[in-house]
Amino acid sequence: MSQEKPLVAVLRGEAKVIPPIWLMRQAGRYLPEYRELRGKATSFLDFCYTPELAAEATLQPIRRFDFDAAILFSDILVVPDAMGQKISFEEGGGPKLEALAEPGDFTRLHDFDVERLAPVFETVARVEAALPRRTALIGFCGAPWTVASYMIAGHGGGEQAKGRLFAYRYPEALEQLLDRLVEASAVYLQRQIEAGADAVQLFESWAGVFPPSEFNRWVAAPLEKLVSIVKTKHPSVPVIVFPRGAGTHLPDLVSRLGADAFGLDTTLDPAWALRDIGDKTVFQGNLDPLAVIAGGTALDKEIERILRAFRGHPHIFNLGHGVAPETPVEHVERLVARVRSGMA
Ligand code: 1CP
Repeated sequence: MSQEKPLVAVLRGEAKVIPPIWLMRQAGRYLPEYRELRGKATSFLDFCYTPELAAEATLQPIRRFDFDAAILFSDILVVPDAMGQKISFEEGGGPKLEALAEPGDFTRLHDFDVERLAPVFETVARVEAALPRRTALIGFCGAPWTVASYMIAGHGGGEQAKGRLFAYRYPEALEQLLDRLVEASAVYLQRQIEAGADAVQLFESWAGVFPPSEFNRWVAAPLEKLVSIVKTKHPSVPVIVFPRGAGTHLPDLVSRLGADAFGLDTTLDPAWALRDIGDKTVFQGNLDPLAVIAGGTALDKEIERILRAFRGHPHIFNLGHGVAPETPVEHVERLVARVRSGMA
């Protein structure tokens, strides 16, 4: 047991006095060394597909902050890329995809070509070999609905209205696309695990956009299928699900998915989660990324509130969403030091 990486021990249900910590989007533009490295590749996808660069981007935040986990440097949109959808990333901004506006546009996709993602698996292997023994490596993919919503709209934002409208107009077509994404994502995660990932996280960043009548069909059911395939193939590899905005659906989602841990977004009260979902459930989160930008006593107060709320329960310290590019590096240093001081 003592040989186990702290993050993995907590994912198996152990409560630690000092929780393991990592941050969503811990690699990225708030780090000067990332901005410098990013300049070495022309496009963001080239950057993700160059193992030397992607491995270095994955390791940068570990060197600086000694987080308990590294998260593979890649993007959720490499899966549509490996299905033949044209994708580009605007300078410093979000993704642009050739939108699948109508079911007829699906003919532009081909079968998921996992070999296109071979460089990603090589990145996993390189990072695994380079990490300190106690540091876990997290692989990831986007959850089916979140990825589908980008494929349909061609971009993110606006509460994924284009994808939701598509769901009302063409439910059978959306179901087909989600099934393809479940299959592709399962293979993709399986290959990351085989290359050395200790755990995997599914990012359902847009779990919170449907009326209750639609949530099960488009969010819960595809997630359930995906978790079940991964768990069948790799029962001992922990699966973390981050369903941002799931709100009142969360208790039901937790009991249904059979995942090992759940990421809480910033809006959720830890006390509510422990009471209404379960005090043995492993939770990850959920500091407001804006409190990290603010720093000072506002940051300290929020860190302390979260540490106190989860004390005695299996908890992984993280943010409620990704690190923002304008975050001062010293505030992240302060955050890590305070969590590790065990002061709360
Ligand atoms: O450090 C890490 O977290 C590892 C790398 C990582 C991860 C886990 C990146 C690198 N992207 C992601 C996941 C991701 N990508 C999500 C899920 C998490 C979330 O909600 O933030 C989503 C929705 C995307 C799609 C995407 N890719 C966006 C968001 C667009 C929107 O709708 O607002 C953006 C800006 C990207 C590009 C991207 N991906 C990653 C980085 C560092 C960047 C910025 C590119 C740059 O360097 O300029």
